[in-house]
Amino acid sequence: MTETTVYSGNGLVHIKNPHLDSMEEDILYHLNLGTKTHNLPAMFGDIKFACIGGSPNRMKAFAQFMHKELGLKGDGEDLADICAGTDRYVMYRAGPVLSISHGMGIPSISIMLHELIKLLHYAKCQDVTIIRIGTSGGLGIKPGTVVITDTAVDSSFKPRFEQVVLDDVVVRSTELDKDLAKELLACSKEIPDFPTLIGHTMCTYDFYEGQGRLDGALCSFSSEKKLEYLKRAYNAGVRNIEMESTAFAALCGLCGLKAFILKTNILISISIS
Ligand code: R2B
Repeated sequence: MTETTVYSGNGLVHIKNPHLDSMEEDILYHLNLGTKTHNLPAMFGDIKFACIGGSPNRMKAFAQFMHKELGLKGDGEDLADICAGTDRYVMYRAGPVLSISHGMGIPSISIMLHELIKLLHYAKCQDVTIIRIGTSGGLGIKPGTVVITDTAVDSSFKPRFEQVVLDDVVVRSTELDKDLAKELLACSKEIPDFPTLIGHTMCTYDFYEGQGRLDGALCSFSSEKKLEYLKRAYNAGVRNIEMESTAFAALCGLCGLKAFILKTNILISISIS
């Protein structure tokens, strides 16, 4: 079964689960929020951007940065974690911007995104853009380069996210908005010394063997095999590697959210020459 991205055009966030209608209360367990315990429209109805990244500390720092950039009252140093009460994720708010951590890997970002998307839906948010920011490993590009993802691909360089649902494999599209990527690239040109490019982002299920690293506890391939694989990835258009983009692109696309991914390659940049 293949599911493709559908944009509804009315700006609302769409959840595709008929079972939710018959639930008396929806508890967003990992965000420590709920439809009865919290007035979600009052708390979040005016949110326009949800910026997400792996690390809790970095997402706090990002919220503080946004607070200052937006010229909001106070120095922003004492922003409260909206998800205090759970230590799974953190969530801060700076004006219309939410800053949320998602942890590492597809299972972790997927749990957070299910709950965030339901939150935005219950809060009746409109025209929300969701942005994944953070780090990744560059492939054949200069360290420090920002990659704007045009398509998230899997370890076989295919634009798909395979999810096992019961005992079926559901395949979901991972295409992102290419016009938006070009718009962002144009913005980056206005900033001096800000190396930026558009490319495919490869999403893996593992940081070590899954990304061709030779330094994990297990390694089942030679350094020649590693290089041959990474060269094929580069030739397929991959410019960076990380562990969440396919799930992110698929979930946001299916729920009608405008989504993009911006990653700085600060982890490593693998030379493939
Ligand atoms: C980038 O960095 C993390 C691994 O160190 C992972 O979350 C990713 O995608």
